[in-house]
Amino acid sequence: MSKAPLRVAVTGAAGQIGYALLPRIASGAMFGPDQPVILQLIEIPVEKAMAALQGVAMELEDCAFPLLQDMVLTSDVNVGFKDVNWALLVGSKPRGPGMERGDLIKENGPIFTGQGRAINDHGASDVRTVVVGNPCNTNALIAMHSAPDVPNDRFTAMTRLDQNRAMAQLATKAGVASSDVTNATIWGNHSATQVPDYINTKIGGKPASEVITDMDWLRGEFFTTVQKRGAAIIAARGLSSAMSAANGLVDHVRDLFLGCEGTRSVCVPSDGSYGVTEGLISSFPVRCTGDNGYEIVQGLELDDFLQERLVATVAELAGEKDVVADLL
Ligand code: NAX
Repeated sequence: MSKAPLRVAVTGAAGQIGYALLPRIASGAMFGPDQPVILQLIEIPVEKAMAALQGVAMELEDCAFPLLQDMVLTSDVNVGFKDVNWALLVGSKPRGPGMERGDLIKENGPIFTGQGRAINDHGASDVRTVVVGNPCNTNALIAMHSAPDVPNDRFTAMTRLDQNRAMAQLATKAGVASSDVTNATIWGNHSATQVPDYINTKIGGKPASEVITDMDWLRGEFFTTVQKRGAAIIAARGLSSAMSAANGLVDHVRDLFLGCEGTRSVCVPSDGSYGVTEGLISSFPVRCTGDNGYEIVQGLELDDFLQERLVATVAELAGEKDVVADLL
């Protein structure tokens, strides 16, 4: 007997991440090859955006994906999040010229209040939300606070792209396949203060810092390459990461949904582990237990360099929370 379809909402569905993401969901890469889906695609109520969305939907139709049972196209969040099992919040306003990070946070915050409320009121009883739109940790916090009836642990934000970037950098340096890099860990904020861990990330089962013994590289080039990779992509492509961001989101949801071996980097509400202020949404190494379950991995050690940077990235998250205090 075939499975009941999952309803998956995607905001910003006509954007560049949406374009790379939707065929991956519809082809089974996110929820498995036997899981039908209904896509609920949400865009802003602007003619150009809705026309572009229509075009994306026509292309999806033209792919004749066997798992894609239906599509809903809307600019009304109450329709878009109706009965959804997964809400993927990708859409947000980009940072404009001369805009500070704080301005961006203030500008985008209200989007996530409205979406959080609609998820609360209309989502399925098992609804889960992932935020990609930046600043994703703080936007996830806003959505979580706007959805009081949905358990907090159902809100996550994405550092999987950062994790994948770290894996690729380490694999290249060590001359191994990226599959030899396991438990790749990013701590903190999805921003330039994020902390890529070189101790708990393993290469061939050993701490990366035992395989790559050049600590100057690990604390220097490796660190800054991962932290600033988004800016490097923009400089090279003239556009921000889209294919790799969509891929990160597929990986993020698939591992939570189906479970996986080892650990993954996921931004989740902090329970105070590792001194990260309780209630902030911070990236941690988590173990995905299957059926959407996860737990923050306990008992890992950091060196002084990583510890200092963890404190700094958590301070940045706390500062972002202060900026949106009126929305929480
Ligand atoms: P695009 O500008 O191509 O697309 C965004 C789309 O969202 C547009 O079509 C826009 O109309 C729509 N949108 C804006 N506000 C909306 C709202 N309130 N409801 C529904 N739709 C809305 O951006 P794209 O490259 O797709 O990036 C989307 C977001 O991902 C950005 O905020 C970006 O900063 C963020 N990213 C996050 C990453 C992460 O690792 N967490 C990495 C990639 C990316 O930078």
